[in-house]
Amino acid sequence: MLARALGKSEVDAPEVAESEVDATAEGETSEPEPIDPATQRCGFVAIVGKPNVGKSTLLNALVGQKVSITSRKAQTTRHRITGMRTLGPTQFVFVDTPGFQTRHGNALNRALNKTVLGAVSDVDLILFVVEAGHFNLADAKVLDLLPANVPVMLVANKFDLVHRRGDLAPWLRSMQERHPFAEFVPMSAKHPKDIQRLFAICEKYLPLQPWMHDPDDLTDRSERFMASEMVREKLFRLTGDELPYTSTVVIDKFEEEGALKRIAATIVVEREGHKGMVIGDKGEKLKRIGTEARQELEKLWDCKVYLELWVKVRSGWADDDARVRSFGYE
Ligand SMILES: Nc1nc2c(ncn2[C@@H]2O[C@H](COP(=O)(O)OP(=O)(O)OP(=O)(O)O)[C@@H](O)[C@H]2O)c(=O)[nH]1
Ligand SMILES: [Mg+2]
Repeated sequence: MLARALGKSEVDAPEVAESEVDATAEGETSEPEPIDPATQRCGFVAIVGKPNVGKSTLLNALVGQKVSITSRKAQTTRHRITGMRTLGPTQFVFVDTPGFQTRHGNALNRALNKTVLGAVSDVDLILFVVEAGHFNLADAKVLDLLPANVPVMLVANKFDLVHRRGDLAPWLRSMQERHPFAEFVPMSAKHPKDIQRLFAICEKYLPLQPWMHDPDDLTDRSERFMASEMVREKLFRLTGDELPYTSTVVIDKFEEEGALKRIAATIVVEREGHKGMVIGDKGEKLKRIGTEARQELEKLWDCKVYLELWVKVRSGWADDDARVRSFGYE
């Protein structure tokens, strides 16, 4: 399990001051007092919404480090990703989910939607993320899936993009009629102050019970998984919209030699023509994907990484249930 490394730089998640929940006296340098298990809170908070509303950006900001990849393209997240944050007596276990797919009913999308459904049952709180001021059929379909017995908070994200803020009040009132939301939070996942406020609002929904994780734990996902995701993020970010979302990354080798990690990965695409887009002119695109992924993994793990990338065509994989499963999708 990937743990929090003190003093190491975060990727692109804003730092959150450990105030509000854990107020320590100014100038205090000694070890924090251990928290009595009888006063501990711990619970699950699922983050759901249609594709591209900023769920993973929000998870990373809440965890304080990048554990889930993000991009401006929809369908970036394809797995249930748990990220933890312990503040004062409270341990928040956040669950990021894929954007709920309403367009194509292929095997990959069915697997993604199954992941979303699995993640919303059995949590203490659901953060239903939408873009502030917007609500369409794709948002409505996600809202319809949510269990009636779990409190749902409306997170109106990307508030920084709302120019006429006065228009938000009637929109929020219209949202009140759509669901008995427990809270309404207009915010921006990119603003650390909003993230702090969100912790304070979420805390009361978590039950009094002992922590389930070490306070330094970051995510339940393995280093191998993080490596494949980082390559997929660079693939998504560095290729144009013409490369369909039906590309994936498989780790072929993950070996540790002292302070060096040797990783070999294959980018799987659907068509021969897509292969050229990933490789680029004289291999320059593939090289850049590899360099950026390697640099970010080296920063995350604080070690040297040797990353080798291959590209392979597997036509129709996203329509093939068995192949989708073999590529690691639930
Ligand atoms: N302006 C602005 N952009 C944001 C904010 N939050 C996220 N974004 C951007 O929105 C895009 C999508 O963010 P993601 O976090 O990948 O969205 P997602 O909901 O996880 O997307 P999927 O995993 O595909 O469902 C990225 O380009 C983010 O930088 C915000 O508060 N303000
Ligand atoms: Mg995501």
